[in-house]
Formats: sequence, C-alpha cells, structure tokens
Amino acid sequence: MTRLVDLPTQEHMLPGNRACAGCSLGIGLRSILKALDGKAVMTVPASCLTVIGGMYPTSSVTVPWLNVAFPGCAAAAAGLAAGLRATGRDREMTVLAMAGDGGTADIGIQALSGAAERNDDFIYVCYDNEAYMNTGTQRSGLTPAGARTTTTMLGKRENPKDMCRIMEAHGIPYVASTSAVFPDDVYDKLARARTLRGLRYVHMNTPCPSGWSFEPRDSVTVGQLAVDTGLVVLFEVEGGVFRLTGRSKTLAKRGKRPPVADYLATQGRFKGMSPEAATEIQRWVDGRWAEYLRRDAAGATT
Ligand SMILES: Cc1ncc(C[n+]2csc(CCOP(=O)(O)OP(=O)(O)O)c2C)c(N)n1
Ligand code: SF4
Ligand SMILES: [Mg+2]
Repeated sequence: MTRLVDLPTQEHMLPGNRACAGCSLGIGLRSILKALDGKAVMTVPASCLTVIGGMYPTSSVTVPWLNVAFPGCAAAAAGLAAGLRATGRDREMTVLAMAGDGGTADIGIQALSGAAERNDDFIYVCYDNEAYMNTGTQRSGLTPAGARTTTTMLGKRENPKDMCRIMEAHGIPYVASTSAVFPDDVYDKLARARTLRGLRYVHMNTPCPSGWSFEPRDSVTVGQLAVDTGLVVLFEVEGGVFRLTGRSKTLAKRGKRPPVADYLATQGRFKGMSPEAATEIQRWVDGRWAEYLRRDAAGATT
C-alpha cells in the first residue's frame, strides 16, 4: 500500500474551492486526480461536485471537465471513451465519470447499468455523501436507515442499496469501496483501476458536515469511525476475487470493532433515534461484516 508521504506531490486541484468548509469531497478528488496523474477527462452531473469543478468562469481543477445532465453521467463517459478510441487517443487519458449517490444509485443507474453491460472503457466513481446534498439534503437510495433528511423527517426506514454488489453483478473487471478520508486507499484503488480496461467502479464514502450535522473539523474522524465500526468497508473485487484493504483489513485481523452507536452519536442526523433502531442497524452491519470476512477469507466470487 502506498504510504501517505509517498503520494505524488504534483497537484491537479487548485488551492481553494466552493464546497462547504470541512467537505471531504475535495480530499477524495485530490487523491483521485493524483492517481490518474492529471491525465483524465471528467463527466459530472449536477451535484456538489459541480460546485468544485466549475461555477463558470472559475474552476478548482486542472483537467477537462464536462458538466452533463443529471441522469447522463455514464452515457456521456461512454461517448467520450468511444471518441478517444476512434481517434486513437484512448491510451493517453482516462475517462472519469464521477457522480453523487443520487446521480448514481437513483437517477443515473440506467445509464451506468447499460455502460457496465457493454463494459465501456471508463472509470466511474460514485462519491457517496448519502443524500441529495446540493439541493438541500433529500433522501437517496443510499441514505442510511435512521438518517433524518428533509424528506425523511423521522429518519429513513430503509437500508441503503448495495451499489457495489449491483455493479459486481454486471461482471465488470473491477469494483472497489473506499473512503475519501483515506487518501492512500483512494489513491491505490484509482491507480489500480487506471491500469485496467473496461468499466471500473469505485464507491467512495464522503463525509458531509453540512448534511450529516457535525463540525467541519471532524470530517476525517467521522469518516474513520464509519470504517472502524464496519458501516463502511474498504475492499476491492478484481476478476471476481474479493479482498479487504487498508483499515478494514487491519480491523479484520484485530477482530474487534467499536459499536455503531459510537458513530451514530457523532451526527445530528441520527439524533433522537430509538435504541431499538440503533440495535437493528448494528445487527445489519454485523451481518454484512461477517459476509465480508467470509469473502475475504475465501477470495470468493460469490
Ligand atoms: C433531471 C434533474 N432532476 C433534478 C435536478 C436537481 N438536482 C441538482 S443536484 C441534485 C442532487 C444531487 O444529489 P447527488 O447526486 O447525491 O449529489 P450531491 O448533491 O449530494 O453531491 C438534484 C436533485 C437536476 N439538476 N436535474
Ligand atoms: S453539502 Fe456536503 S458534500 Fe456538498 S459541498 Fe457541502 S459538505 Fe460537501
Ligand atoms: Mg449525494
């Protein structure tokens, strides 16, 4: 694993952007662009990311970037990849489609699924801040159970979709789960994905102080606690072989995780949740964690 101090020093994000104070999205994007060596062209639908990349006439990135319609991130990336191939430039740069959880798991899933079925040649990163944040925190298909949003005033009832499983079911060459607050893990996964061809999917948990209600200075600790409790798991699946990575691998060896209640207590969006609801989430996390351990041990394809 690449150590933090060994990440390339060249920056492809400029100092300063228009995201909220403490937003972890900038940390994640910075690591992603380092891994791609700045040789990328991006497609991005309406989202908080648009705010970082391009509120005309300013931008915080040095790579070419297309703002596209909300459902069309993967479709636009497929077109770009085809164009680069047709002009013999597909080895020169990576096509990077990057969308939020709403733009991926809800409105963009049709274009993404089609591109995965065709195994179109681009990297897709879903940055998951667990709601429609740019429009004021409405629930998405990836909002966790119990979280209060402006459309789930009493807490969401359903668990989030498992996007990585959905993407794995398409049989694509690479699927990974990471967190924006672990730049080394993000970097390694994008660097690996860059070497492969076809559709590569990376899911990046992205703590959001404004929508989750915590202090901007706590983004990294909140994101780390999500991983330590097992709510967010760092892993990759390449050629059907599953393996835990980074902090999740360490946790698996240690065999002990802090309770999910520790994580829930860090954020205003879970305030007022009943102990029974918290126990239910713990049970859900424990079940998934056991499955991840089993798959890691087996290097399994199922
Ligand atoms: C077709 C369409 N519907 C709705 C919108 C309004 N809209 C813009 S950004 C956004 C939320 C995006 O949520 P997500 O993809 O999770 O990204 P985030 O804002 O959380 O970063 C919505 C609903 C739109 N631009 N286009
Ligand atoms: S709403 Fe959340 S994800 Fe969007 S810019 Fe602010 S902190 Fe970042
Ligand atoms: Mg979102």
